[in-house]
Amino acid sequence: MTLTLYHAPRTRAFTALWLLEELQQPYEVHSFDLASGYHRSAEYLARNPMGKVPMLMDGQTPVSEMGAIALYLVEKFPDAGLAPLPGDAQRAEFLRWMFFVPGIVEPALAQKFFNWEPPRASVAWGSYDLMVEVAEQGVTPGPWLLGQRFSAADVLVGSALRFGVMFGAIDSPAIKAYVERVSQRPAFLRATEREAGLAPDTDDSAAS
Ligand SMILES: N[C@@H](CCC(=O)N[C@@H](CS)C(=O)NCC(=O)O)C(=O)O
Repeated sequence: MTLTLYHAPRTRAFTALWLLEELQQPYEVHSFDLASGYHRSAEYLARNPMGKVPMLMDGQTPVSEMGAIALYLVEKFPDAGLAPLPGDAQRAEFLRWMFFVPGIVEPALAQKFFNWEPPRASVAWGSYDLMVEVAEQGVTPGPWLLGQRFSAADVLVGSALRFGVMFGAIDSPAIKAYVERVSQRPAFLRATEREAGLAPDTDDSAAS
């Protein structure tokens, strides 16, 4: 079954590209510019009703939402060693970090970017400050969230925190040092190179 990543440059789709490079499995990329509006086409929405990138096609099966894509892939390729599997003592900690990004980092960063102060006890992610505090604990002493063991959680959390640092929303030295560490992963560098070389497809019928 061919894995095809639906990707747009300079977006969260980079996280999927990086994860695919960490897995070292063959995959294809269908890259398009968001300005083309392809992600709002009926064909795309039938596969991902949110109309967002990334989206992965595993043969004819669409997988969307970065957290779901990551769990899907690490369980499909367990030999890559990117996830503690059920029964492993680090499984619970791994899952906590996998859900930390969509559940806590993403909304907390949006809160910061859009200068919104909802009541900490009422919103699911607590607050931006709480997110940073817990992320700092997670990346210290490191090198990875699971100590010496690098996992897909580092791809998710590393990408999200890097995004926060890049856009000036995170200033924590511990988090910046962690972002620096993940950015030196050979797979991260390969994904950066691959993204730089991707020409957006102009013929979207090639997507089917
Ligand atoms: N919840 C999604 C978020 C993905 C997302 O925000 N993608 C943005 C690009 S960074 C997007 O597709 N935006 C295009 C749009 O909404 O028009 C996930 O985790 O995969």
